[in-house]
Amino acid sequence: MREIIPIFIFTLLPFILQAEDGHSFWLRANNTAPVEVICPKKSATLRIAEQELRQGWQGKANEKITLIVKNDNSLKNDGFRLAKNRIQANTDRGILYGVYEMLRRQQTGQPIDEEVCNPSYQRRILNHWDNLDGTIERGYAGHSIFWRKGADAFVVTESYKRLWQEYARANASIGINGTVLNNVNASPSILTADYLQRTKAIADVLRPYGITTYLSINFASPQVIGELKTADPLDPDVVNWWKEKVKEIYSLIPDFGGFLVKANSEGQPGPQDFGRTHADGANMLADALAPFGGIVMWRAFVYNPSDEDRAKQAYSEFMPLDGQFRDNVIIQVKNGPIDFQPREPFSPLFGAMKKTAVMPELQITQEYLGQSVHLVFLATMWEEFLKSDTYRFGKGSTVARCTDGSIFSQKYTAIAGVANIGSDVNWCGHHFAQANWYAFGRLAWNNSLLSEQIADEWIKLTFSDNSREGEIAVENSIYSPDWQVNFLQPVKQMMLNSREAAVNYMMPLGLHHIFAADHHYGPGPWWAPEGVRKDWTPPYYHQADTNGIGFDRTASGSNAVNQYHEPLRSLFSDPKTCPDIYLLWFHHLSWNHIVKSGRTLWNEMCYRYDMGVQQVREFQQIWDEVESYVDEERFVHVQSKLRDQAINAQVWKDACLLYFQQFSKLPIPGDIERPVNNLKDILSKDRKRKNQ
Ligand code: BDP
Repeated sequence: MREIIPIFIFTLLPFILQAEDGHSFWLRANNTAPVEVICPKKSATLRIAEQELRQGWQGKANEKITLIVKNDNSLKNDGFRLAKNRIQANTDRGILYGVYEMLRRQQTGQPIDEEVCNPSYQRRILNHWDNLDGTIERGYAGHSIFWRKGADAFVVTESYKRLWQEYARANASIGINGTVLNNVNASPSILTADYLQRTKAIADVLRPYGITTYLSINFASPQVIGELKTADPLDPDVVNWWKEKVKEIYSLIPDFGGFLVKANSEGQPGPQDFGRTHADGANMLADALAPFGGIVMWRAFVYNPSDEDRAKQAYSEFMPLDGQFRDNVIIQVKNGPIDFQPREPFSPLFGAMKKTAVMPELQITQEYLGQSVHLVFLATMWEEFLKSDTYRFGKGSTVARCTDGSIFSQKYTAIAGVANIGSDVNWCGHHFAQANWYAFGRLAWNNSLLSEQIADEWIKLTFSDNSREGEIAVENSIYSPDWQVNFLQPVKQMMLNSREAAVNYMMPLGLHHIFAADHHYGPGPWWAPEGVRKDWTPPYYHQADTNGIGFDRTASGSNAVNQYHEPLRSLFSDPKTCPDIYLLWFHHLSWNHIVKSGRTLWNEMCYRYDMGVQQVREFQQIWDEVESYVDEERFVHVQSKLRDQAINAQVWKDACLLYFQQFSKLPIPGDIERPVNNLKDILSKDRKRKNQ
């Protein structure tokens, strides 16, 4: 029963919103009530579960809650059974997740009925692209929270331990149960004694929160740090070196998770350097890890400067190896066939490998989506991806079902997200970027959750309802109608539209990879210096000329479309049936081609770019209108980021339209706002930046 709080309690309270720096993310302390927790089993993880319940209880005062670890066949892995006064699970981790779920429901005003909650994936893993010198590849929120250089590199201070603990708690609260501590472009040094000691120190802090530690490895390690003459995976000395190394790791970290490997990709060493296959390399490591229960996550992000369309290469490379991998190898595949672009169709490898375990890799850090400046909520993108139908096993063979064990029985199921976490006080650089960390965890737990629900939860947990300030705990938290209508709804709408807005002002209609070189932040459709690999230059991807624009991936072009199963192959092949969102991904079309809206392609492009800019202007307006509902610190921070986003969206629009106009030679339609930047100036700024 909900306790009734007299209305005057709210109204007499001073109207103060505490300044917030975002460090407590969605786990902000709230008004809580006393609760009695009964937990017969004892462990470090269960102690945390008990403590979290006591600290965060928002149900009826003095309620009695029982936490029971007991075998139940309807529960899978870390799943739990939730009931009003009881949480039951097969594992201690399961209890911890049940506690966080109960608290989340209390705080967001959702009912707690008897329910079984099982995770979609067994392993829900963050990938940190953290370098051992403390920098982060594609990190936009400060330095690594794990590594640093200098004399103190290996000193484990209390403040580090606190940070790792806060990090572990945040992850556990959203069901993440694993983390890879270092960059996929891995330094061999990670496997030397000092770094392994530090890895152990981190693993010890993460363990009670149910987080398993993994490392990225460099395939040439036996040569670089082991002083062997080769790293050939079939060489007995190499095999032995890895066996010994794995043994050493497990002597320090008995529950170590395994290795993540980027091999023969973008200059990284790999088995092909020795005339061996990806399967030879992965299996050698898998055999070393198997006795300890470890796994290998072998990345399919592999492409070479060959004549073959880059979008086809991962499939061409891995399909012939299907069935050759050990059962503790999982092939980690990026969501799209190219590279974390604002929009890509799903990689055709999903569902295609029938005898090999496959896991999706998503990018939480917004390398190609405005980094920590643009407000872009990625749940909608991931939902679109997970729900994509591969048709491999008839209608409904979605990417989600092809990877979570529903269609294939894989020994291990997993999903990875490239983390956006750094040493910034608010962890992610942009307050709203935390929503992407949150969304990844929630989708990894339940891959059929809707973005709308995730955004709803996150907003309720992250921002306060003024009228509830000082309110004593109630069973189901109440958000005032005023707050819901004037804050929750508009902010949620802004989040849900934000990814499409970014696609519009950056790369509408299936355009992709037209970023400025290196930093991948602003536009650079013109960038193609002599001597640079063609597949690293934007003109390779947009193919604009006086006839038209787009990459022909149909049978008359690269035929990448053939890697998709029917009916997708036919659907994508015909510009009349190809969804507009993928039009220029699969087709090179004339500037006057008529698209579904009835406009010409050129006019549609102008319209989309302009719409993207207008959408960001709307976000600014929405944010300004909710000012009285947000503490000043976060309000000002987000407001200033939105201003930068609006400036940058305008640059994207102007740069792309003015650049492509040189080919289309067509006017920008009269009802569209004129560019405000000159292409010449944008180009000269771009050149200056490169010469810096
Ligand atoms: C690209 C990034 C690069 C990464 C690479 C990868 O630009 O920094 O090393 O992906 O995933 O998107 O290996």
